Amino acid sequence: MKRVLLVNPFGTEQGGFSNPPLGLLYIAGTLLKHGFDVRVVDGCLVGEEGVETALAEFRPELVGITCLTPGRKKALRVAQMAKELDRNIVVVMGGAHPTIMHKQIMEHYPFVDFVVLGEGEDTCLEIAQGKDPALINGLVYRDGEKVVKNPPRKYAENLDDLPFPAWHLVDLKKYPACGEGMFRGIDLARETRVSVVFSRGCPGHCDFCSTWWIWKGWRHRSARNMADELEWLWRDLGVRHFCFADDAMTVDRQATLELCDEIIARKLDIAFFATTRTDCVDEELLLKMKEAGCYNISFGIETGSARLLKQMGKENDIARSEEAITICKRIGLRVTALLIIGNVGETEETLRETVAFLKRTQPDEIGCVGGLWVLPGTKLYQQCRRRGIIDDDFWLTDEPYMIYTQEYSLDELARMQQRVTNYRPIWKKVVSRIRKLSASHKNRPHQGHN
Ligand code: B12
Repeated sequence: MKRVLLVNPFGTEQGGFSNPPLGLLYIAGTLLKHGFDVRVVDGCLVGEEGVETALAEFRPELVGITCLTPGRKKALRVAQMAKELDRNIVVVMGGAHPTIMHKQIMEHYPFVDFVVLGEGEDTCLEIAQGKDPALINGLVYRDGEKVVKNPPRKYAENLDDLPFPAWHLVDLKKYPACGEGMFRGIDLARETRVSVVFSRGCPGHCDFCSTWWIWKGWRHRSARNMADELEWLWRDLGVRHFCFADDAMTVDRQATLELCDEIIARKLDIAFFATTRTDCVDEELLLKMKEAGCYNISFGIETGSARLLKQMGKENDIARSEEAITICKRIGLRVTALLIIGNVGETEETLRETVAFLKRTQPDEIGCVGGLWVLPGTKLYQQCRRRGIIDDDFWLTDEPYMIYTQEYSLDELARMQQRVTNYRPIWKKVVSRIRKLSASHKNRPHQGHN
């Protein structure tokens, strides 16, 4: 039986998040089903030394590494460590960064044997089974000095056919909790939040995002299949706190309603966080989600400027976003507004529009990653490349990512961000803090924790 070690590298250069590595657990599920001896090691939990120990002790024949752009250097370090330990180990990389920058990785890092493009379950399985690389779709490999990119793989037609992520391979209790307050007796600040996905991809084509490139369209699982996974996690592994890590969970309204009905009918007393688009919700759906355990919904609002929204290719309109947030507030569902501050063409006027939008709608929380990130695989990246702002060699450096700062300095960007995150008058912040505290002490069932 072939030994496979799947590695989540040790966080990003910024320090790193630590959520169970969902993509790797999916790959593990498929490999286990086909009889491989699989381990998953999460560098976010055990650090570089822990990964080194896992390599040395388990002595894998194949090492699979997941990689996003900001953490690519750490991922490459794992690849190098594996080859230095034993040059016969087959080193495979997958995830957003190698899917897009496969050529550069294969040309510059000889210790990587294969890059898997996009959805990885079947491609990784075929590599592990020792199939001739020339016959594996969705694979990039070396033929002598030449880098060969095979035709793309057709993604799973039915996501229900995929084995569940191999949750039992990680110790979920070791992951830090993420949340605040109580919801249905669940202490969100203490219970590990486990990410699951109901769908893959996104119907949108926003210029700052690479999801459309990686996942090509949007597919969802059946409600029953999703609920089976939740029930397994809830019943056997004691998980009660979930995050739907989908880009846009509610694209199929009917399927989302069915999922909520399954959760309610099975009496799963869970709390979940969801992310979606404001044009994919309505009051009936949001009420049903709340009844099923949704305590927070996160919307990609991006900006309060209609001009900027149009420019970034986001089909939402401001009125729709305003309506969606208003409904959430009315029914007591906590809202996070995800924003991008420092867009291409951001001006004093557009910033004012964003602040005005926030003042009107009063989301409970704002999520900004700090400026507009120029990541490969996005239309924004192509545009910046054409303008000479960035080229592919940037990804050979140690810089984790590039922030777009053509029209303002980093200091100005920080000030803009400050203005937006401080949109609430101070007294409102104090009131909201008090409400949060009282909600967490009273432990009221079926209510958001805000
Ligand atoms: C949920 C999510 C998060 C969650 C993670 C939760 C979790 N449990 O993992 C949080 C909020 C923590 C997060 C953080 C960040 N994220 Co994020 N995130 C996502 C999101 C929406 C879904 C990821 C997911 O779980 N997908 C489901 C699983 C099944 O897919 P997957 O992990 O991609 O794995 C599949 C394939 O990629 C492949 N694969 C992956 N790894 C491997 C390894 C091997 C060996 C093989 C063979 C195959 C393979 O096979 C898997 C199964 O098919 C994606 C968008 C998207 N739809 O991909 C963005 C996305 C991955 N994130 C992105 C970014 C930029 C970030 C951050 C850098 C943002 C920030 N400001 O800090 C951080 C970085 C975190 C880190 N550790 O490096 C970008 C990455 C772009 C890039 N070029 O790298 C994406 C694509 C969104 C975008 N804007 O374009 N993220």
